[in-house]
Amino acid sequence: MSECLFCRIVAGEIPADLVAEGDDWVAFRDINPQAPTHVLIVPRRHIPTLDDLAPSDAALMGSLVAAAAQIARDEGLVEGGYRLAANCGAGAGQSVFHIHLHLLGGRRFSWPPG
Ligand code: DGP
Repeated sequence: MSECLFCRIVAGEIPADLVAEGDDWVAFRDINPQAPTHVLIVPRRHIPTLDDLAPSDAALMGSLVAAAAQIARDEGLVEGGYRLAANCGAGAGQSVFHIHLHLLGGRRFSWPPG
């Protein structure tokens, strides 16, 4: 059994509020939402950080971004705007070491982020 939390969610071993899924990715609601809509899009394959990506992962990461954009449309976030974020490393706030995109929407966002 994997010790990675998101691998276990992908495998269905830990419950999550599933939003959508594709061949290579799964999207579910964040357990600690930072906005009215906060969805995580994760690859099914375990990749710890963005720094571990290989050139051959370009299509996979493209599919994650395309999935996020479609979920944003489905969740009605486009008119108000939304944010797509990914933290790389503990210093940037990464706490789960399995690549994920944060899709945040439903409120106003400031820049620069904290
Ligand atoms: P990051 O800090 O960028 O690595 O984001 C990890 C996110 O994962 C954080 O926003 C909280 C979320 N999270 C942590 N544990 C769980 C869990 O068990 N279920 C769900 N749905 N989300 C989780």
